[in-house]
Amino acid sequence: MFLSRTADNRILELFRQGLIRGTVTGGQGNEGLIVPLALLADKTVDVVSFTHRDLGGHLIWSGHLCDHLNQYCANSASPTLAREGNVHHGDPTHRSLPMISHLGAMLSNVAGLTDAQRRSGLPAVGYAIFGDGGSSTGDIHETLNLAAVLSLPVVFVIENNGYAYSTPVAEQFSPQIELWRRAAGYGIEGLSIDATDPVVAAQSLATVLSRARAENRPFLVEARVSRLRGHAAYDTCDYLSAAENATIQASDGLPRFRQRLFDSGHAPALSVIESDISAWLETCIQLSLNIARPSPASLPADAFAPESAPFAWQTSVSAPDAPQHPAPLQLNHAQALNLGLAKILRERPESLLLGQDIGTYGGAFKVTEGLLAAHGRARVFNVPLAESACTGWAVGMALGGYRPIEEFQFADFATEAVTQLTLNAATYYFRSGAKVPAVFRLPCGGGLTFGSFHSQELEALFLGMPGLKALYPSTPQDAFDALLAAYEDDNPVLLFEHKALYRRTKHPVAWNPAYREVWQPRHVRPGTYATLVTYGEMTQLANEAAAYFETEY
Ligand SMILES: Cc1ncc(C[n+]2csc(CCOP(=O)(O)OP(=O)(O)O)c2C)c(N)n1
Ligand SMILES: [Mg+2]
Repeated sequence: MFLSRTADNRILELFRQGLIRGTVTGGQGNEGLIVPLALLADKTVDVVSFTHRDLGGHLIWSGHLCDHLNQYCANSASPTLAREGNVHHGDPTHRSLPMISHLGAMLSNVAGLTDAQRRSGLPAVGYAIFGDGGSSTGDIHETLNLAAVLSLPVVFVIENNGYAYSTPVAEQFSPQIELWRRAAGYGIEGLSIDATDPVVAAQSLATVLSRARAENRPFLVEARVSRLRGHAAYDTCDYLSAAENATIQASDGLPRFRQRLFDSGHAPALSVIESDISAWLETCIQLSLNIARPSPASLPADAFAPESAPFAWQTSVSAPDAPQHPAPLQLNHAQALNLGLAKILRERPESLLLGQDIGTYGGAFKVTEGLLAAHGRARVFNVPLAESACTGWAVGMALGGYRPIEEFQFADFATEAVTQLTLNAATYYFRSGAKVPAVFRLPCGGGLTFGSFHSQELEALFLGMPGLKALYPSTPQDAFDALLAAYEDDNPVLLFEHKALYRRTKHPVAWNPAYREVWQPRHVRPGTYATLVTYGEMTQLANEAAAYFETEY
């Protein structure tokens, strides 16, 4: 706690001296919570995403003090290669997920990676941490509900420091209810702890952590902490009265804890430890300040994870023991996708399918029909109407070695998951080197009398954001190939599926060794007078138009 406090204070000084850029959000007053929590965690299996107040947690979870200082100094040795602001870093290799700016977004990633750890047979617990302000986001509610439905051992920890930037809790949520009591609304247990006393915090957390680990279910903990230095370096706190500020400063648990150690005869040890830590911190600061800024040369290439080797697919579309079909199969678009999903589930144990109504019902467009019966509920399952948390959960699973395929009921519901798709999944590799291999299936396109909803073509919206790939097949064979190509890609891939194509006509579908060619444009028909460049359903229409003109003129 002393190291965390001293480091936060020094970081603030370095910022004021112009040696650290951007801003800094200190954790002074948060140590009594985050240090015991990080000490109690089983860092060989557990999962966490620290917040902007949690330097103390980072210092304990993994890495050298210099790694963390390098991040603040934005030098070439920083964990994010200086691509992310101050404390927006983590250590995905050790299951510490780097926070994104958007509060609430990381919780579902923690839930997903915790689930992945559990599915891999590891006794993991996840720590999903957020503030009193973050408690108002929709993601918090979606993820608490999802964790309760899936019975995931995630400890949700609210760092209640009384303020979100300048906004006091009375303007954040109803004073009629304490935050921890919301647990009842999700059918989980909640409790409140006074984390200005690290001993009380450690004792309460120890019980909660071991119960979550043993009972395999979520808990909600509201921890009262202090925010001693305002929101960030530039915050003058002029919205606080002198009396309020005095109360906040008096709530600092660290001097009280130190006094307890002092009174119980540890004074000599304290002074040695404190001077050792201070000297070590200064040495590390000098090292970090002297490391050069990184070269920007690798920025564009690192927007995407590199191309991966193809999977060793069986060279057939169906299972070897399936009844012999006339070759090649004649399938519509939806059937080709169903065949592709069945092949993936059969041949790739790390695959799983999630989406609304995709289980027994087979999906709104029946694309997943029969897959639950064949592969079981652990791998093909319905999810609540919570696109953001479910997408974030899929991201966490992808970080944990699984390859989720998520069906959105209609493409426009992906707007509910824009943060997860465009700012989180799409940027993971760029900012942390962690790959997010996941496929997001988007039934879209008009022609079915819908207006503002369900017909939108959202590829322009999504592809304006770096880090996302997309495929928009126009034939059943393309759809089958696209699914395989998207699946084995190490980046998040959007798969657009035009609804009007699902059942329009049947075409031959066979194993195509060149399935990766769907990433490239295809020359559909030669001609002399006009060039049409298009994709998806419009390819069919363009082809029909070209055929018409060919015979008409
Ligand atoms: C979704 C979202 N909206 C706005 C912000 C801008 N913002 C950054 S920190 C912050 C206050 C957060 O308060 P709280 O959750 O209580 O955490 P604290 O800073 O008090 O630890 C705000 C509004 C954000 N990061 N995310
Ligand atoms: Mg707060």
